[in-house]
Amino acid sequence: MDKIIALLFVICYYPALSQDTSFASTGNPIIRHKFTADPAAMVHNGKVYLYTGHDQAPPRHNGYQMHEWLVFSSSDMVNWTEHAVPLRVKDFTWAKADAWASQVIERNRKFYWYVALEHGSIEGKAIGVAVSDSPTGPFKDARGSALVTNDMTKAATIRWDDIDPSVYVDEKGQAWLFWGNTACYYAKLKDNMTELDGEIKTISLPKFTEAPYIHKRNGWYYLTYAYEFPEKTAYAMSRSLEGPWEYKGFLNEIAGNCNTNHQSVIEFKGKWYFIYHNGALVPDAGSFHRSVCIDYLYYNKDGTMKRVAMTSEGVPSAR
Ligand code: FUB
Repeated sequence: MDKIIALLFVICYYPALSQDTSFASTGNPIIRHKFTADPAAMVHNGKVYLYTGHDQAPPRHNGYQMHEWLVFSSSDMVNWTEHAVPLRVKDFTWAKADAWASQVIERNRKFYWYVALEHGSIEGKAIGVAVSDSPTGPFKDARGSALVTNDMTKAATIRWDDIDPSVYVDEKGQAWLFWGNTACYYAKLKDNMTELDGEIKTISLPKFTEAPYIHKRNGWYYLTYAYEFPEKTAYAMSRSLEGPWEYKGFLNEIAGNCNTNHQSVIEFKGKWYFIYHNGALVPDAGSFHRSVCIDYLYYNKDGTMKRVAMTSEGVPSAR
């Protein structure tokens, strides 16, 4: 009997542990065999790499249970490959829980993955960074310690203000880290991408909740973020990452059946994409069983962004 149970265990878990598996999305949500959250996408060598959290809570459980991050890749935004699990909370020996929102960026042929987790010995959430030679991993802790801890930031008094890292390398090669909950923090990163360089500053944004994300188009920087709670997505624009940022209003409405919205923005094969999550995969999925969706993003002539139209159909194959 023990042998049969062991065999079943191997059959059920083998693909997730060590094999790439492929699927075609049939609309939104794009991933339907597991709950995925907090998307952050990166374009590299003609492919989109989609990094997500993994909502692993039992059905109807209220609260996040997230132990690992996932990576998917695609050449057309419809046909996806899921790669072996590239990073887990347990890969950070100093952390104890909560594989929360994250973002990956390439620098000098290495891939750096900035993640939010619960610190094991310093009260509150923290930001860690993992590194790999490949966009699909395996990734390993790049420091052996947190990059940002709750005792380093004072603009918000809550214990979860050091979450949701977003990273951007500007045209001068300067890397910047943005993060926060209720306070939006930012700081320069050293060239090694694993240390802060100088003071931590804050950006004042109307009803900032969390999920700052930076992208650039035609000389404008866009800082999209989760507004209020339940979250809409709002944004500000600036000619410089150091501001001043001008608030421009809403980009996306509250995502269906879900308190959070967590967005990522990329350009791929000449089109712009808004990637987010909702709670629409199964009835009553809700805020702790989320799923990633993709829709188009459009701009006005003055560079402002049009409100996103969330669809069930999602996006067709990118050519
Ligand atoms: O997934 C956990 C938290 O929920 C993220 O860090 C936030 O952005 C929100 O999506």
